[in-house]
Amino acid sequence: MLFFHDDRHRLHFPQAELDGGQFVTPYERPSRVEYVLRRLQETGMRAAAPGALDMGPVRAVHAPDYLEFLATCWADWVASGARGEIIATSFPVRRMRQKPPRNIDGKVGYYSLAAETAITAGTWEAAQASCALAQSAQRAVAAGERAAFALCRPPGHHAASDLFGGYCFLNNAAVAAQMFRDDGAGRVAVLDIDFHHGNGTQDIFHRRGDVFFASIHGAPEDAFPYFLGYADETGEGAGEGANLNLPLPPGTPFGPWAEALDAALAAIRDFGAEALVVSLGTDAFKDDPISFFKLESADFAEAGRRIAGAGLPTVFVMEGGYAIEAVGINAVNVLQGFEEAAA
Ligand code: SP5
Ligand code: ZN
Repeated sequence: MLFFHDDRHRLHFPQAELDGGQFVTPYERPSRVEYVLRRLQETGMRAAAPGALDMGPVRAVHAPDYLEFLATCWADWVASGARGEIIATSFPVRRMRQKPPRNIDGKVGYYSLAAETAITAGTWEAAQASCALAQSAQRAVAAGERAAFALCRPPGHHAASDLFGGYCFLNNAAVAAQMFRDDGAGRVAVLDIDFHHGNGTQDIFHRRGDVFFASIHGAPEDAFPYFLGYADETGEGAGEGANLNLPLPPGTPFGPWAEALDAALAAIRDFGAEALVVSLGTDAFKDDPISFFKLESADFAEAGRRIAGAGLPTVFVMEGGYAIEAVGINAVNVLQGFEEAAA
């Protein structure tokens, strides 16, 4: 399978993540990419050079003021006299005004959905380079490849039109889906198999009937992002019926997880999708340090085989996965399973 990567992901490496009341080294760290890259090379996957970022499809899924914030927040933060990394501390919660303030500390809270995600000097450049990989993979598939893999870092599925958090800034999967639409696909599906609910992707497409979103994830009662991802979120307006959430409880092994996957794939087929974007997180793995499903490494290959059964042009976009030594094997197992079954 063709894949795309970019060393500029290293420009995003915060020192700290707020976890359990302590600052820890972020789970979402640069070495994740090195493990996936090594495995891609070991298994003979084909590296291709990514193209430059096209802001058109990015603007189609993100708000202009949010993009302006991402581009300028570091300079504003430093100019304010702040000495550490950007970390959100104040949020416009229930009964408060949804209005971006002038103050940079206030703006950071306004545009974030969680405080675990820090921003540093290189975050914006890394997020743009990451998104360009999803775009390159989409272009390769639009040009005739059956599938392609974007080794995106930072990930994207938690990023909403105007919110960062959950380690995400630009919604790479949503951008790829938008590009399939712009290329003329009438209907597109995003399948999110990351352990966490893809709240950003769901939110971006919630009122649209042209992009189906299906997510298999830790139930919001028990798992981040906590405040979205229930089964009764089915889309609104023109998007009614084009959203499928399959939340699962702590300890879920591959059996019920795979049944959910089959249900998601059946719904995608019924929807009539002409192209598929897979938000490929591997944090459903049994040893993931922040998740609670019980998938084995071999199960990821079976997931890939079942995804291939949809018979769709497919863009795989890297999302989460924090069992660092296994992240390469698990992610590439999905791709290898897909290739076996697609061959
Ligand atoms: C892309 C992606 O997978 N983002 C996940 C972001 C999760 N961030 C907050 C997780 C909080 C879970 N706390 C677990 C405590 C373990 N010490
Ligand atoms: Zn995740």
